[in-house]
Amino acid sequence: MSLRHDWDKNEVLALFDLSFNDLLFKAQSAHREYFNANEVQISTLLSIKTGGCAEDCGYCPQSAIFDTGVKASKLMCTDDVLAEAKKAKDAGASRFCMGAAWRSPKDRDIEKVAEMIEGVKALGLETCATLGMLNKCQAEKLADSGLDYYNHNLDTSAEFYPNIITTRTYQDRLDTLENVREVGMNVCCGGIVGMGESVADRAEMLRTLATMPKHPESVPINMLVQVEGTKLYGHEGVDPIDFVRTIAVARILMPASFVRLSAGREEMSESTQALCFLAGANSIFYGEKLLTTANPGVDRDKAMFEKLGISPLKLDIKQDVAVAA
Ligand code: SAM
Ligand code: DTB
Ligand code: SF4
Repeated sequence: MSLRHDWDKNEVLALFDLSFNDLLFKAQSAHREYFNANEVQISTLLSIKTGGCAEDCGYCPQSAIFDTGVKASKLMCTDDVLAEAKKAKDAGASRFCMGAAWRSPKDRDIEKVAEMIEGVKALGLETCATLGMLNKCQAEKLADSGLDYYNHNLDTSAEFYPNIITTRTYQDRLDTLENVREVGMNVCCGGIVGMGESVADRAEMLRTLATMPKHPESVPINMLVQVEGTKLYGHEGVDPIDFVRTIAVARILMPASFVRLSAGREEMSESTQALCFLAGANSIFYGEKLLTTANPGVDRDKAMFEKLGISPLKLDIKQDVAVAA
């Protein structure tokens, strides 16, 4: 199956409408064309600058607008970040992702983060950062310091987006993604399921990603983690089967990309996670914390991998992500 960039709305909706077994068969078949179906890439997240963010993202415990109990802190120092990266590597992660609660970084922040990136790379880990909006010059500096991936999510469809965030536009997000692409970095871009969006919104978000000139190499699909105090707290959760369908459609539309079963695993049964892997998810966040919320601990994930016969993707035998054209 060759990579397509011309998916139309009805085709994507038709995938969501398939019988579950047909959808999963199609997704698993697509997955096996590009990947070893029993290998999962593992990334560890660290919040290098927590809370106090000026944006109003309705899902986020780090927005200063919501009273969520998350304490704002300053940017961590490089030595502390490197100590966490070393721990992540020893626990088996192949990629270390640094997240900051910024609308966009200041130029002096970029210099500090660049130093962290150099240090993490020197430990033999892949690097990823998620720091908010970037201009081209900032993206260039991060790329020069050795940043392998930049995470910046669309979160949802362009139409549903204003219900969730008003302090920056959908176009701002697309611009940042373009800046990251232009300097040659790998793109990590996905969204959140369970914010009250329709199936058509999920389809449209995935269609937007899959019709980019180059598919994002990494596509995180988050299940909303409901945090008390945020605007979206108390929403009716998404049905696990509908979540699995979203993973499967992402896999079919972007067969050569890593699809990450991202936030929300702490609230998910092992069976739902197994269905996500069957639907083509092949990446997870590993470690007991995401940015501010809980994630299953390493021991639980190791036991799950063992039960499912899954092994962590090793960097040296990794498939070349450059196949995602
Ligand atoms: N401040 C930067 C930004 O917004 O781009 C980087 C960090 S931000 C926390 C990264 C992503 O985490 C968001 O775009 C969103 O998709 C995801 N996220 C944040 N809070 C979440 C939650 N409660 N549940 C699921 N995903 C969440
Ligand atoms: C992504 O798509 N999900 C991660 C990562 N990219 C940065 C973040 C999830 C955050 C969940 C809420 C929290 O722990 O604060
Ligand atoms: Fe700030 Fe990012 Fe949270 Fe939005 S998602 S409030 S930009 S930390």
